[in-house]
Amino acid sequence: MRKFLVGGNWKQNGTLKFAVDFPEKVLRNIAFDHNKVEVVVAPTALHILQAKLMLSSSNVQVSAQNISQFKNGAYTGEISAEMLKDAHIFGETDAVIGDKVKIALENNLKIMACIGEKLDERESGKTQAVNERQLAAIRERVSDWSNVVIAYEPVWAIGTGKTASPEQAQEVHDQLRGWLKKNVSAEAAQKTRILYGGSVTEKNAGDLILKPDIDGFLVGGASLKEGFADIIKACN
Ligand code: G2H
Repeated sequence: MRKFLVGGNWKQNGTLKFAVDFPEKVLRNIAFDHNKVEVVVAPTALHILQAKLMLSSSNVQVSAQNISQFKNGAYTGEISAEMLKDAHIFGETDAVIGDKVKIALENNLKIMACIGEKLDERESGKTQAVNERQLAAIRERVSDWSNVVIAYEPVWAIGTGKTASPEQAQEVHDQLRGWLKKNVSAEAAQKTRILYGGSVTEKNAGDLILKPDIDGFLVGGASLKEGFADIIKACN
């Protein structure tokens, strides 16, 4: 009953030309059943409008990568590469993520909230506790779960080429769904899509998607290449 979802996060990659060419040559030509799979790509803020224009008559949707946690105000938009890296990967507290979720939903945006444990947390047996803590910070700010997608992205698998095995990912996804059932509602647990993210490629997507609680992917590096089409097809 949950529709698969594949997100392509371009992160800090691409040019205006790429935002024209990749939609034209790859994304618009991917044959998939949009009743079965939802596909969303997230270009940088500079490239988002161009990509949206290119994809306006296709079934591929366009998303932003991030939003400020604050309402309009004197927050100058100059962010260095270090600051972004620091904030995006490691620096955001659970509360900041929760505030971003809240402000996005108040503005009728749909969100993909990323959670995941670091390597030392996994190795010291804290995986479940860390992910549940992060999910709890989101739950505090969410009353309607219909616009929320959770992406489980173990930090140790992000851009490293190390993917969680299908069994490792399923174990966490199952725990997260169980947590939603206990702490939100049976309906939210059943309907909320939980994506896997972290070095997903066309080579491992087919095995991961077979797991019952993996509802799609958030793809980084591989979403910039032609193989992205095969990741979508693995869900189709
Ligand atoms: C994790 C992921 C997608 P990659 O951040 O967001 O990136 O697929 O490059 O590991």
